[in-house]
Amino acid sequence: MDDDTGALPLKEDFSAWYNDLLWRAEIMDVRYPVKGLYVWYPYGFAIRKFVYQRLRDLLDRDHQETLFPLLIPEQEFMKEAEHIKGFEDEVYWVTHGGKTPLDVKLALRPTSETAIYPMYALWVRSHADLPIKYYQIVNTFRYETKQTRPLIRLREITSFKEAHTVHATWEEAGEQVEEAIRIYSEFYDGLCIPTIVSKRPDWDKFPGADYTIAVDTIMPNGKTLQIGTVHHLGDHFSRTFNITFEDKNGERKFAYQTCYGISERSIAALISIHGDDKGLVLPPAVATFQVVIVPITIGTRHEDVIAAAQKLSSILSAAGIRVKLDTREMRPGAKYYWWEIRGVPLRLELGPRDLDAGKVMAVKRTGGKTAVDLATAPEEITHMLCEITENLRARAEDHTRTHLCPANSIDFLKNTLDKGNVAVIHWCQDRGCGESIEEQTNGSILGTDVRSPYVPAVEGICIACKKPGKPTIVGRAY
Ligand code: A5A
Repeated sequence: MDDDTGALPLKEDFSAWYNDLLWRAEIMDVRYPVKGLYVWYPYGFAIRKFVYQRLRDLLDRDHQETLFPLLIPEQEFMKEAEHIKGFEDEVYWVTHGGKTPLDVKLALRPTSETAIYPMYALWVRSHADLPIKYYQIVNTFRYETKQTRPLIRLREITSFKEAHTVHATWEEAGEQVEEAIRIYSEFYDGLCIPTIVSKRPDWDKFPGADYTIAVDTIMPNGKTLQIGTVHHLGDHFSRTFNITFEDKNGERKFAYQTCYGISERSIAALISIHGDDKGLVLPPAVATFQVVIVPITIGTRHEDVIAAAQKLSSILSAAGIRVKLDTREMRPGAKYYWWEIRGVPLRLELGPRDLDAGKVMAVKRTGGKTAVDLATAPEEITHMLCEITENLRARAEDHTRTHLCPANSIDFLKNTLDKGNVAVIHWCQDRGCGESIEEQTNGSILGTDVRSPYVPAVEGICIACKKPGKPTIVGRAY
């Protein structure tokens, strides 16, 4: 992987393509000497900044950002029985301060319920304090035993956005779950990433939740990636951590809670879904540079061209476009290649002949070349950036639509999954049938109560037992 002379593998060889692209496009360096921990290059980190700013903007409408400690005392961590069962094999423990064994072992947060809720118990007093809607964006640690992969399955999740809300009733918490799904849908729509929202089967819900709604997307190889989850926690944690409030009649009541999370898997999906054989393709909304200007200064007109390129760059910046003027001493072709791999949505080529004609050549990363009038460049380029966004959205939706296939028998389901598709089946929701379906097809039941324009909400018969069943998504999951 140190050899940057070869070519990027084709995207159809997805895993090789993904790993190679991460360093070629300078997103992550995987050479850090601890398994499951990776390093952000500045270029990748800038993409992260734009993606997470969008998430912040959506949440800041009615949530508040906060920050809790990384270390959780053992006794707090061990309080909620289901939660411990779910996480105990994945927790890293801090046991020493220097050479001195600690009196109380400290967990590195795998998620922050047990850090946050003891404080909520102190903060929530009366119904007037509710609802509480706080979030934080932090690193969390999970000793994952499945194969680790950059941005997808990490042992240090560097970009864990977790929201934790408190409500007066179970129903209000239920409404917050719906609101969180709307926020996540809007977030992913802004990244042109199609999503399938469904309710996870009971055995796959978050440890300590009443139910879990998950957001999945279909990756280029047909595997599904869970890119967000929303959990209704009922009053399980409030009873454990004693989060109570006085209602309007002066009665003490346990509160109801939700939590929901997104990680840098959102960026893994962004890269994987939009990228192509030439490299990254970034939606303009989150592109580090939306436009790159490459001056073509062969011959005597060097100064003229550079001056015109600088002027164009300032005009575009003033119009709010993130623009990079590339004046490095390199062949134009090498620069094209450089910025293509890094996914810049629009390239402007400006040479002496273009200048004389009062034009600049605009080349879309998604395909297509147009000569643009220098006089009206900001408007035309803004319009082209919108077209690129729409191209990406249409392409990604098409991929999802063509990879979601109905399957009405176990054999057909297995065949559908083997071909790299995701299936819509009917399932009676009995655990035995679910396990039998999973075992026979090597797939995972992702969920029921599916919300996707591509999945009709019609009842059918369970493909395992032939009793009435609900539409259910089955995939091979990351
Ligand atoms: N407290 C709640 C929000 C929680 O922890 N939920 S969760 O366990 O489902 O994680 C939230 C999201 O983080 C998941 O939907 C998944 O997209 C992402 N995630 C979980 N484990 C991850 C890992 N090891 N590496 C990268 N992302 C991960």
